Formats: sequence, C-alpha cells, structure tokens
Amino acid sequence: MTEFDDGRAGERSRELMTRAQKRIPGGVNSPVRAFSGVGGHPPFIRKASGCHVITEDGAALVDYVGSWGPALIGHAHPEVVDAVTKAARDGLSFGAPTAAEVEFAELICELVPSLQGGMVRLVSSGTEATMSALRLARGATGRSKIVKCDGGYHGHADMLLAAAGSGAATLGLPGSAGVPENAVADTVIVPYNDLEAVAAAFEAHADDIAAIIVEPVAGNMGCIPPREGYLAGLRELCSQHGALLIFDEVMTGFRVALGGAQAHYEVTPDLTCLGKIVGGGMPVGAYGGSTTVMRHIAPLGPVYQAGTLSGNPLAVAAGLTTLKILARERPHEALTSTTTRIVEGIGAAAAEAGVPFSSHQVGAMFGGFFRAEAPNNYAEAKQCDLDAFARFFQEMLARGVYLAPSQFEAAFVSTAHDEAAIELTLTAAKEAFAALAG
Ligand code: HOZ
Repeated sequence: MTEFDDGRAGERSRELMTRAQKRIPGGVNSPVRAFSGVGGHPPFIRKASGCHVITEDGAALVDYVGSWGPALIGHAHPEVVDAVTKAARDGLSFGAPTAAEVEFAELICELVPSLQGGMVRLVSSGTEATMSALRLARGATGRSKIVKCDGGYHGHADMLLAAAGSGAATLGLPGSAGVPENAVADTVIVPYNDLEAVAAAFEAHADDIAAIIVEPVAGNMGCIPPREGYLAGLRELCSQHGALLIFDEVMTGFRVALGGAQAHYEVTPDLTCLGKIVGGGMPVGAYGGSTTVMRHIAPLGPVYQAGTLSGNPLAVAAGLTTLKILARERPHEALTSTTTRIVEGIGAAAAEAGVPFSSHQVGAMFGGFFRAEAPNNYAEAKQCDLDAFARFFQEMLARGVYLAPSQFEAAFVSTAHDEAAIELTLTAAKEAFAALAG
C-alpha cells in the first residue's frame, strides 16, 4: 500500500468478477456497478464503516457512493446496527402489522412537510414507491398520461423506462428492450428545468395528464438543481390543470434537508416518493400524500398495491433508527458546509490544472462535470467530456477515493466524512487533475 489505498480492482476482485460473470449477468446485480461508464473492473466490497468502504483487496476507500445515497450517517452506524440486530432476534418477517411500523409512519409524516396530517405506505424499494405513486395518481384522477423529464430516473417500471437517466444514461440506452410501445405510450417526456415544455404538454394533452413525476433535484444525470421558480412553476401548472405533482425524493429525501427538497425549496407536492435514506441501508421505499389522495389505496379504496416484505421489521428498525438520529442530531447545516468544502476544493484543483470543470451542489449531494458550464438539463449533461470523467474517476480510485462510476450519477457526503477524509479527497483531486492535464 502507498500513502493512499489503491482502490482499483486487485487480484481478488478480478477473480471474483470472473466467477460473477458466469452466474450473474455482467457480474453485477445492478448495471452501473459493472464500470461500463469508466472502464476497468470494479473493486468488490468486503465491508464498510463510517465514510469508508473496504475492498476485497484490502484497500480502505473514502466513499462518495454511500450505497447510492442511503449512508447519510455513515456505514454501519452502531445505533442502527444494534436496532437491526435486536429486531433480527425477534423474527425476520411476519407479514403482519407491527408497532414499529406505526411509529415509523408517524415519524416520516412528521418530518416530510407534504405528509404532515397525511398518510404514508411502506414498500421495499424506490422503484416500487414511484410505480405505486403513479398508479395511485392515475386511479385518483381517472387520467392516463404521466409527464417525466428527459434524463430523469424513477426506477425501472416499464412506463418510466423512457429517456431514463442513471444506468440507462450510462449505457447510452434511450429506453429498454422488453418495454412494449404501449407501456410508454402514455409517458410524455419534457426537458428538465423547462416550464414552457410542461405548459405545452398540458396544452397538447389537456385533461389527460394524471401526474408529473420529477426529481426535485435531478440526481440521475449527475446532480442538477432546479432553476429558480421551476418547482413552484410545476406546482402551479399541476394545480391549474388538476394533475398531481409527484416529487421523487428517493435521493433527496432527508438528504438535502431533514424534510427533503420540498422543505429546502418550500414547494409542496401532492405525492412524495421515498427510498434510500428512509431505509437506513435496508430495502425500504415509501410513498405518501394527503389523506384525501391516500384513501384511494386498498384496502380503503380501489387502487391495489401490496407486498409480503412491506414494513419488514429489520428494514423498519434500520429506517426508524436512522430517522430518529437525524431528527435528534439535525446534522444538515454541518453536512452542507462539509460538502461545500469538498466541492470548492475539487473545483479549485481543476482550475489550478486548467481542466474545464464545473459542479452543482445541493446540501449533501453534488455532481462534478467535465464541462466549463454546469449543465441545467440532460441534453447539456450529455455534452460533458465522458473520457475525461473516466480518467479522473480512475485517478481518484487509485488514490483511495470511491466516486460513482458514471458522469450521470450524483456524489453523496455523510456525517462520517471527517477532516482526514476531506484532506485525502482534495489531495487526490489535485493529483488527479494534474495527471489529466499532464
Ligand atoms: N441506479 C442506481 C443509482 N442511481 C444504481 C444503484 C446500484 O447500482 O446499486
């Protein structure tokens, strides 16, 4: 080992990848993990603690993937691990109501502004949350069309795999094979941050739009914040036309503020989708809104949605404990300033090396772009120098910094990112940009 832990795949990771590729498509259980966007092989992760992941080759890496968002209070937080361990001793799954899920629902509804006085339904992933919220929106309005943004990613339900960001963007896929044309026939695509396009969609489809689903801060085309007035404009258009506004806060929920992006930007959606942090590292998703809308869901109403592992006691223990820690410690101001230091430090390193680079940050999420001007939508994000990103990614990994292996993903900071981690990151960034420029 050098001064930094070289995080590139060593012998053990390569060996595992060779075995994995024989039994798991592409060797991975989710496409971006295969490193197609950056080349080379992924390091396999043995364990994680605080702001570090430890690879099978023995390197300790400063982690900005954070399990793609959930690890806001660091990996393996002792309180969360204790809660899950205790819950496991009491039984892994009942498929029946529990006291803990009631407390969890109450706390979620207290923390997320648009759910105050409303209701929330627990599911097992972000994909399930968005898929169910859209079914609810269609059921509640009696309309069929949905509007989503170009480069927006809301999980892998058929109707949402059109012009999707994240893994689809990384692989350059405009859609997905296996999605019949009629599954996306009612999906209207608009550019992110473009209110006129949304107004035009309403004009074209008048009373047929059930909902607009949007990541209030786009996180799957890199991290791109809403332009001033964009979210408020969406709110207004939806109210005007009787459509529901759905915030996909799977990434932003509990991250950009305790109450998510809706608290940060003070815009109230009709439905909110949650995932990632809400599960504290376990598979949890949730969707909620006012009692009036949520009463359409079975068994109260005719919109069906169910799940054997929904409200699973281990998952609830992890999520509930994580939210209690956040509500108790209120770390968001400190998280934002840590993130700002990192973003500004990386930007300064790029400027010093003369590499065209820009960034966006909202709270504890950020994105760096190999483009002089930070993008405002997916079309602009696609203009980034992807080769430069891939080289930077590999240089950072070689110096012990684990970023998401795609220009079209966001970076996540946790409360466990300490002085040493920040220093290491910024030193690595200086060297990485110098290597790119040289
Ligand atoms: N699409 C996910 C992030 N935006 C990737 C999740 C994963 O590979 O675990």
